[in-house]
Amino acid sequence: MEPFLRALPKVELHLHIEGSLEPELMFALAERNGVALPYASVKEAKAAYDFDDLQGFLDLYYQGMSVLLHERDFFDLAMDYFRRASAEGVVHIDMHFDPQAHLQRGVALDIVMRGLLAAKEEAERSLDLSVGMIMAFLRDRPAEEALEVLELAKPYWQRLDAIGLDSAERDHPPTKFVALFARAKEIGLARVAHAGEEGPAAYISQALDDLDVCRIDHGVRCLEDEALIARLREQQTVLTVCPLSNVALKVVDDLRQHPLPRLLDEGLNITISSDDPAYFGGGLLTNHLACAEAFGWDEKVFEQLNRNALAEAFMDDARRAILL
Ligand code: ES4
Ligand code: ZN
Repeated sequence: MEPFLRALPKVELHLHIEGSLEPELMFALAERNGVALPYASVKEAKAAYDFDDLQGFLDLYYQGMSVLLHERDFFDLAMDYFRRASAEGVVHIDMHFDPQAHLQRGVALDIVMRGLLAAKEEAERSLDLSVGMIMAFLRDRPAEEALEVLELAKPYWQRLDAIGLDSAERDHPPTKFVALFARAKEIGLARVAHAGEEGPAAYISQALDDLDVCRIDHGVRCLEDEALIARLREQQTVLTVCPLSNVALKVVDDLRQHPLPRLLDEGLNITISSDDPAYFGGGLLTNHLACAEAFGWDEKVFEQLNRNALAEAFMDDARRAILL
């Protein structure tokens, strides 16, 4: 199975580029930029990646990105992941990034955008890896701030594929961001949102009804609502499910208990992704291998999951046709 999964052209729809920051690069950038880290070594950092829940992870995720200060840091961050992903057979990545997390630290939007866009261009040129850009907004920050940042990003609207909604889900319902998503729609941007990871199934319905999203990131808790399952099946809304993330953040006890097989049995449009590969135990290939072992899926299942992802990826149709 390993040779097959490695060779399979894979498409990743749910990846936070800041969550691809490996401790090795974190230490290198800390040294380059004179930033102090709360860990004495790479080993100590890895040992700290033992989470009780989403918030426990987010605390370290926001801490880790403190080493990202200059345009070159964002370029190196993204290229480091793109090279690894390409080497394991990934052909397209829709990349979330979190401008507010950088603005809050005094890092200008231009620095983030220039670094990430340069990496996208380099990956498309030298790795034959296409990259979609999802500007994500932090749901645990004020809705007004999100709107301001979207307007600040006006020079880059043309280069964005979508907006997303991430960070701490509980008590931050999609309805909080109705105005933001309406504005993104007006601008002509696609919309995606994390929902039903730690939050209830009702947040998935809200994201569909009130934010008009084309995809749900995670969405595993849809299984708590029969009517919602039927709706997701009828609409064939893509769910970007992240198996190793759900284990690491204790959304499920272990991978064998993961609802992925049930989601597939329900006839839903499922894809798999790595979410934050540096923190959750591996990239897209590792997620594929773990699913093969836990669920005993055959080649056909993995081909289908990647066809599902390819059909919905933020990619031009000429390239989609080539990859089909
Ligand atoms: C995230 Cl796993 C997850 N959930 C919500 N927001 C996030 N940001 C980065 N990773
Ligand atoms: Zn995510």
